[in-house]
Amino acid sequence: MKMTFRYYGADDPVTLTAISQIPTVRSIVSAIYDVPAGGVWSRESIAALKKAAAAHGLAFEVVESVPVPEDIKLGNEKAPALIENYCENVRRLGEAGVKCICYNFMPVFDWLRSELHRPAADGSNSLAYDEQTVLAMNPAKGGLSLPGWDESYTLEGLRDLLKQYEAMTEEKLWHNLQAFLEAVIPVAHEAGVNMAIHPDDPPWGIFGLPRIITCEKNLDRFLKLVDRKENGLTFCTGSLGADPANDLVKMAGKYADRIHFAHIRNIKHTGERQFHETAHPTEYGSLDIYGIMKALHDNGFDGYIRPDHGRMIWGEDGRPGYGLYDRALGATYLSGLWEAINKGSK
Ligand code: DNO
Repeated sequence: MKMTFRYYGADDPVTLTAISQIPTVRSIVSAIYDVPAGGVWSRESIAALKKAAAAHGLAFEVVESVPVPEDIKLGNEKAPALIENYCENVRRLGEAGVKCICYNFMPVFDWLRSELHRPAADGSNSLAYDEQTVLAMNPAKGGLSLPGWDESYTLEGLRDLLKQYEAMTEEKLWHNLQAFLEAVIPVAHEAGVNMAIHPDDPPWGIFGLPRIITCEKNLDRFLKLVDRKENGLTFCTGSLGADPANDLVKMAGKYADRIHFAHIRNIKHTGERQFHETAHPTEYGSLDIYGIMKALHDNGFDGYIRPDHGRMIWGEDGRPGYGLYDRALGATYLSGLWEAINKGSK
């Protein structure tokens, strides 16, 4: 297990100095943020990020994310050239020593929450999701600013995109994902990079857009699309765990050798398709974080791991889910669990 921490680049209020002071963190998880989805990242930008991390004693071995442009998910005539650009990024990142690339295949929207600062009794606040609130929003009407919404969409652009997705079905999305993987996975193999798809968050279709990386049955299908080690998973407990039908302890064990990256966080279910994010330890949420870590450990998990969204605590006011303090507590909790599980098993 290699502990990592997400870093949003030079603009991130959570600095490399701060990250380097968190016990057990070895590598940053980052990306080149000034190239739009579909573009090729310059070797200079990749090298500069690696150098900045190294200056703080940190590696740069995990990228989150190389975003997949919508045209690839739509499988339209622009897809082949964009897939080639994607492959070029995989090659360049491999050359620079990156070992794992996280990406997702969610149409239009990345992760969704209905509330950014749900207050808790102890004065902290965290992200929350309530399906009714989300469904009452209309993305085509605009005015939305939530963490998963891509702020670069104009209202016109978003309407146009939603229109292009009107005929999209789950089966077509599977088909387009397969075409993407068939091109990218052999390149990843050559480049020494593991690809790690992020589950859909929440793991069900939303606004009429299909989502497919959602449950055990679909993960089985995904891994067989291209049945090679480099075609792997980001095991995000908060995303998959939003659906109580997902047995995360079982899944962690079953997929351990294809999980290249683990995002570990806890959530508390408060109703049907309703939850809020909590502190990482098992006792605060609905997920058995100890059981998940043990299943990973006992099944030989050897990938990267990071604490995931944190609450805002101690007066911090940062990027939703990505402040310093609670994620740092999460990292040390997870490393502590791992040490205890590991020593206890000897
Ligand atoms: C949210 C993140 C996601 C993730 C992407 C991966 O906190 O886990 O935005 O980075 O879905 O492509």
